[in-house]
Amino acid sequence: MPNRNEVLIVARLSPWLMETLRATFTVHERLHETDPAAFAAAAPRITAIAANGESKVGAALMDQLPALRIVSVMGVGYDGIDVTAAKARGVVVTHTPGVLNDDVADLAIGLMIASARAIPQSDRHVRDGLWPSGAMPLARKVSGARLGIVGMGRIGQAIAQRAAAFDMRIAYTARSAKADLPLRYLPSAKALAAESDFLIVITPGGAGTRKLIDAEVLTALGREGTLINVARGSVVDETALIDALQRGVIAAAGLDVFEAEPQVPQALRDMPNVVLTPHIGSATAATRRAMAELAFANLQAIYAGQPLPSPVPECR
Ligand code: 8YV
Repeated sequence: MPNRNEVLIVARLSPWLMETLRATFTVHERLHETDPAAFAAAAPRITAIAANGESKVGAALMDQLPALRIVSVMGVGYDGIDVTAAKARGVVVTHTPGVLNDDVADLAIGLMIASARAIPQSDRHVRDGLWPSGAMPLARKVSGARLGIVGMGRIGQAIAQRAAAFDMRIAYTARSAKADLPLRYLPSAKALAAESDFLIVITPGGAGTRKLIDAEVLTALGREGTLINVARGSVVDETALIDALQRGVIAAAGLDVFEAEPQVPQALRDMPNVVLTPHIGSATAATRRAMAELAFANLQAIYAGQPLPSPVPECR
């Protein structure tokens, strides 16, 4: 058998991608964690890392892989990858933008409506046999309400497009105003929150956005306000959020991502005014397949010496 390219898999990837990687390359599945001696022996031959959006790939790992050429992330977010360290070593980082916009935007709208209309709570009301003894409390109206979007990249725009169909009054904040968008821009998350009934967070994670949604922003969102987070847990100060929900500083939250996921604080799990999902923004069969194909295409391209389909912006 000819020498096959060797790939370190650092995450639990989709079955299709795992099978395709195993069929195409010599793969080392989490070897750096499970068998350091075997990893040290294989390390000089490893030329690629296959990761997902939650993976952490730092300089220390890359230092052990002198032949590393690429980190292929199956996910649009790559805040766990030290891109500066990668670039310094001549390693390119790729991700899977575009193909998951619809799904993440769909989930953001779904969480917004589920939170406002108390859909999970209503479901429990019926299941628990409580209907005969009383109606659910009246909910909050979504159509026509004010929506603030934190982050106006591809997914933010897909959310805005959907919200427009609900006649929502949409504004956003981002690093800078997008001249080509007919939406109102506000210079900070706090200013945006002050003018929003619903605040949807869809900005990249990482140092630049850490705890961007803090106690001040939540206070500005106010007693009738709802926070939706489909970005990264790191973008929201979770302790401040729990406090704000407990004290009625904001009304409700819909959360798909958490600071220490898959661990979710008991305080959030106990709160009746919170809708929780386990980081399922891109988790449909069709989208995960498209992401896997793109992640694989990036690996194939580097070994074929062809242009990479989707390097991260810093590596273009
Ligand atoms: C995934 C994500 O959880 O794309 C991202 O940034 O957070 C997700 O879609 C994941 O990386 C899927 O592999």
